[in-house]
Amino acid sequence: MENSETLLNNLNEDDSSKYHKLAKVIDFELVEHQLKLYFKQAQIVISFLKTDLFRLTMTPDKKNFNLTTTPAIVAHNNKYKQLEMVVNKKLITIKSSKLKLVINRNRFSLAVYDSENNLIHSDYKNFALGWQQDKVRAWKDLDPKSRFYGLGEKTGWLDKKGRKYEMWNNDTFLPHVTDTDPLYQSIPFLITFTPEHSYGIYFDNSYRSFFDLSSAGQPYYSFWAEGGQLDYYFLNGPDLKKVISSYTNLTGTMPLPPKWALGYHQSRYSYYPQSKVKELAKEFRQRQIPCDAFHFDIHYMDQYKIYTWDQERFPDPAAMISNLQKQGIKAVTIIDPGVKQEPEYELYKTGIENNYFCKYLEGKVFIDKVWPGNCAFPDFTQTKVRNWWAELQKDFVELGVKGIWNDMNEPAVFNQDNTMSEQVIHQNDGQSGSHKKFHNLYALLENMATYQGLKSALKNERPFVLTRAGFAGIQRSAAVWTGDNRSFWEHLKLTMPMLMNLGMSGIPFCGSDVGGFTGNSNGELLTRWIQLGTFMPFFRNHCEIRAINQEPWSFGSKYETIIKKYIELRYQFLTHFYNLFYQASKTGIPVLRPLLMEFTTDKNCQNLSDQFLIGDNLLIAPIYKPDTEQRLVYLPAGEWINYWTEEVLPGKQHIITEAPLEKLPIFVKANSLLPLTEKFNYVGEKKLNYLELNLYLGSKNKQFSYTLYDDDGLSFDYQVKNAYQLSKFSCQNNNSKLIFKQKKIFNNYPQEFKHYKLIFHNLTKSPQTIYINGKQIKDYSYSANKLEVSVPVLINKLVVNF
Ligand code: NBV
Repeated sequence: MENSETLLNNLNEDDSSKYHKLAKVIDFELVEHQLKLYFKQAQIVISFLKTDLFRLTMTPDKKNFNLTTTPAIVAHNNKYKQLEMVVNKKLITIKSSKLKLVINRNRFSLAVYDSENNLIHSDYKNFALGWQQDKVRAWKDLDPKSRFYGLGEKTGWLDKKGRKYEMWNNDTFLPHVTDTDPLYQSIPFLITFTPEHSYGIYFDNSYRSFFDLSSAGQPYYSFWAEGGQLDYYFLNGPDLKKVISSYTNLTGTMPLPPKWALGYHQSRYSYYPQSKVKELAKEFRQRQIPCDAFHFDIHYMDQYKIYTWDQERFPDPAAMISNLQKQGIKAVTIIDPGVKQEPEYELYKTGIENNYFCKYLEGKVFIDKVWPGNCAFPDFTQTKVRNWWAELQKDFVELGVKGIWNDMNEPAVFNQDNTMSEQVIHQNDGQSGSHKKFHNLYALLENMATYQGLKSALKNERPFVLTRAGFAGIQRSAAVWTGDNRSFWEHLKLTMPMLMNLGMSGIPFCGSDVGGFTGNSNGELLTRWIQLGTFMPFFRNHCEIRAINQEPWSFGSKYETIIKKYIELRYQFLTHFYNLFYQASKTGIPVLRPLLMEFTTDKNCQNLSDQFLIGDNLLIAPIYKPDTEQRLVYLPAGEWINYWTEEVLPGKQHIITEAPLEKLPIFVKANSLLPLTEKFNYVGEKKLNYLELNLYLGSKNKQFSYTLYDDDGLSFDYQVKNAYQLSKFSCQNNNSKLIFKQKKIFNNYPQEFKHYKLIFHNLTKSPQTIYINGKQIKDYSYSANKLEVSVPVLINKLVVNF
């Protein structure tokens, strides 16, 4: 009784009962890949794009029905036409080879079954789909066993259940506590997971929207938007990886970044003047701490005017950048969207003359304050504005700039709304709409322009773009960092579930400000954050204007030594990272993953928020508390090898592992391979002599393999000239014989390495004879269960007899 009363109160509180619900289906027709359903006022079209992917579009007023999409979607022209339809008095059933949709005709509701007739998704019958004035909303049954992932950049645990989330890009400077919401990104993509069946719902609506994942214990979950149509895509699994790759197929995958962008980035708000930047580079190189990029924050500009340089602080940016470049350091410059309102300022003049800025309905340019004072804001919904913006990259590229960092692009404005007025109208190439509709798309469109502009200006080099705000599909143009965190241990911890969910939301290239942005960091915190950063896809140390220095050496040699070791380790892992980035660019499967992605049936992994995997075989368990020298680690099924001690540990257990300050707990899955290189100071510093292929054997013999991708790491030749290579290494081991093989799958790029160093870990017997390509060799070393053999890169086969 009490329960149902509480429930009723909650329902009233969340307004559900005030919605108009869909009633009887008055008419319907199946046309090619689309089932069209007509109601008294409303209309629904269910379009099958693929056998396991459909789009449902509901419009309260059928006169306004349309099938346009937001710019998040790139693959919308697919049509799956082999649908079967069965109709009776009560139900309309349509079937593809993978899904069966059952629709209640008398009072609309939808149920989705898999090909084995298991119910996998259903509308919450009391409401199903509905609308209230401009709001459109869906209610779905909640399977108590299910977990929720995705939703992009959200605070909280890995599993998103039990909270309500808002999608409205917001510059959130106040500390990001457990329930701070919304932040900078809006990715309305939700994964519903059960070990048996996962599916995704991508809500393609750019208005302010909400996801209530049973925040008050309701038996349903629900999502709604403050305008537009109820337009969502149902992406069937059944497995989690399938859902993610389907989503990135729909919204695009991350393009392969230049290899240097995977290195270490150094930033602060702000490094100036020019002489200081020079000093900084000298420090890095003298101390031999690897670094690939410096970020230039707003003080490089003349009075915060974008695409200008402060002549006093930076009298010769081209010379400075070229000097950095010679030392292997690439320049990344910050850009804000606000254009200073100053009649003589070229950018402002051009914007005004050409109608490039956002305006109110009556034609007045929207002006409000950001760093430069009063600013106008480019209307990125117009193609001509994006082209103009793209062109602007040219001058900076000519100066030597290799990457653009798009900040304040929610857009952040210093007023009560924290953003542009909702009264502003965006032109959108003739399909105009208010800021309510385009707010969440502002950064996506800006980044698309930046990426295109950089791509054409850099000729054949791959651009690097970093963004704070974004919408679904942002991965096509930019890497994402999680904005203004603080130098709090809590924020180090928060990084893990955030990055795991960003990865599951199609954004593999992401990271948080290492060391913390606001407030003062300290040696221990920075060291632990660097350890985590070593395994974050995007690895940048950044802090705010008032914070004390947090460069790797800022807290004394005790910390510097450890920090250096970890940044070096990042570079030793770079070949592996690049490989995982390549895979992510093809399949959408993230580089940094929750354990549950590989161990889907293990309950212990479903909300495991403080450990993660890199690829499928490297388990990272960061330390996120001060004065901590041990931590609990969960090892899932299989065997795990402690990276530092080589101790072999059986899986499916919790262990306490030693983690003194110099140690980040890392475990490698047995029966897997890890390619590592020697250390180096920046990408392209030198030809790497050899590649270490670390083969971690398990006590149970198993065959395993690893496919390594390689190209020049910089140009588009891998696309236009197929200049890359793919080598498959495989290993088979039984008690008396071990066979390692290499197969060149694609060989159109010269191998950088002269030889491979094969390192077999965890051997139980000493080798008797070793053959390379049929010829016996004597030159190898064996000790402490480890066998090392140097082999030519053209090796086909190595046999070890015991
Ligand atoms: O440009 C200054 C900062 C930048 O350092 C930071 O990374 C951004 O998130 N920016 C925000 C604007 C002002 C922050 C107080």
